[in-house]
Amino acid sequence: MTEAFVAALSAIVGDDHCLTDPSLRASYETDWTRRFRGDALAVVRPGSADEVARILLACVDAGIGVVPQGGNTGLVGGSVPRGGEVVLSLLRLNEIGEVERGAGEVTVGAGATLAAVQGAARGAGWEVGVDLGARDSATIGGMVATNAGGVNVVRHGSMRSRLLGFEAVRVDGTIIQRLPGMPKDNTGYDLGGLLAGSEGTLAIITRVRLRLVPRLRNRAVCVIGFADAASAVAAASELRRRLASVLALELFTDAGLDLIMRHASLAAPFVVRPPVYLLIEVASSDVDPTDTLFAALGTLAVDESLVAVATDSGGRHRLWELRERHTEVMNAEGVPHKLDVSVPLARYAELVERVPVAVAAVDSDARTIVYGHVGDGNLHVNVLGPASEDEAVDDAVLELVLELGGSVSAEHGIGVAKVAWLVRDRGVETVAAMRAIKAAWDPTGILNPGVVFER
Ligand code: FAD
Ligand code: 2HG
Ligand code: ZN
Repeated sequence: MTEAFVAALSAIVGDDHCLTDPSLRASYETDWTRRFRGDALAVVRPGSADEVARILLACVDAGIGVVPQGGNTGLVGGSVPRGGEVVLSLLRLNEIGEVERGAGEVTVGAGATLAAVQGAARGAGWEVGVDLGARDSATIGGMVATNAGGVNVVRHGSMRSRLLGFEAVRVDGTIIQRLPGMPKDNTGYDLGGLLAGSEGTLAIITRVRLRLVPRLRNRAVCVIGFADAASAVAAASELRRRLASVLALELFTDAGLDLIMRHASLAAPFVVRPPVYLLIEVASSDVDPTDTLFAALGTLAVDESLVAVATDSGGRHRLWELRERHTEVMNAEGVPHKLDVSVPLARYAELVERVPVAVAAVDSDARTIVYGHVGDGNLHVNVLGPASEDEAVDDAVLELVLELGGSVSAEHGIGVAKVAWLVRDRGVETVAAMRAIKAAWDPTGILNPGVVFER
């Protein structure tokens, strides 16, 4: 039966795009952090929505699970097999349509990388409006499927806010489409909005229409040091209130900076090493935002020796590296436990202070490093030390987050990493409503089994 099933998949996509050899499958079977992996029955790489439809029909018929995969940069284990599924790689659907200059819109294949779409948008005087460190590999389809956030949510919102239209394939082989999209479109249910954040459990996204944002050519980046998280959060809040030009508001700590300096060979921004750092980027399409940034900084009680500003592109990039390279250096240190959480801003500083204590209470040898998008109340808690399968520290962190009235997943999704926490966070009734949607869209449960919901 397996041989006949694989032969049927090969007949749909061609032998070159149906991978069964373990060495060819390997890179599709392990996630970016190396914490999650599983063997795939096969990896298939369709070249069209029509091929996706035929693959789904074959999998439903055989009762085989399907794991959709874009750039495989997801951090919650949702993009790799648990064991025995077909990995459906969307990377070949990478066409980028012409950017409509007047409307500031573009339709792209699900497999187009963020960096490629950013390049096309910029060439036409626009920006995607969503940016994240995995831009060279993360795909637009994967970003919609996870409702990716990133560093510009404070200004432009997350991926769902940029979504104007979509094409998706359902498990019954039908292709549903709303392209081209329109900014105002209240004709029935917002199915694109539903697919955003569905993590491959409802349908396969094959094309996306994006609403672009104006290109912001005038920029400045500033890193400020603080004595504690509470003062950094208060400053972030004040800067956001005063400056319409805020594009990013990020936080990191000296423990993370230490790893950056060691693994990425970068220099600290100041001679003195304060415990907490705030990075702010301001940007404008028409005026230089630097003067208003300085004026706003003047109203804060910040120590001038703990302020670094860059307006040229090289200097801005160097300051950004101090924040953006955290994910990479965590991986260089080990296999991290990643807890991507958010709390109401009023509890953010408390979370930063209490989370290492909560981790130490269950594992005194574990190292806790935090960083995140403070402008969105989103903190990335990375814990190094405990074995991958030991979830005691994960539980301790998520318990604290719920106590503080937060969310167990801010921007990365539930994946397989947090399935046990969905009901705790959202409640039985809400999860039942979600399961009703899942049952209607995927009655036999072949789409990403074990992701979002406990089996
Ligand atoms: P994958 O990892 O391949 O898949 C992610 C999920 O989407 C899986 O559940 C998969 O089954 C599903 N999926 C993928 N494609 C489709 C499709 N076409 N149709 C249906 N389902 C699909 N995330 C943020 O939100 N903000 C950040 O700032 C951020 N920074 C990152 C920095 C680094 C260095 C890394 C490694 C990751 C970062 N991430 C961030 C996480 C990751 O990049 C995002 O989750 C991204 O959206 C995943 O895109 P992908 O194409 O790699 O998807
Ligand atoms: C980031 O903001 C990403 O850098 C990755 O969302 C977070 O490494 C992480 O935990
Ligand atoms: Zn993030």
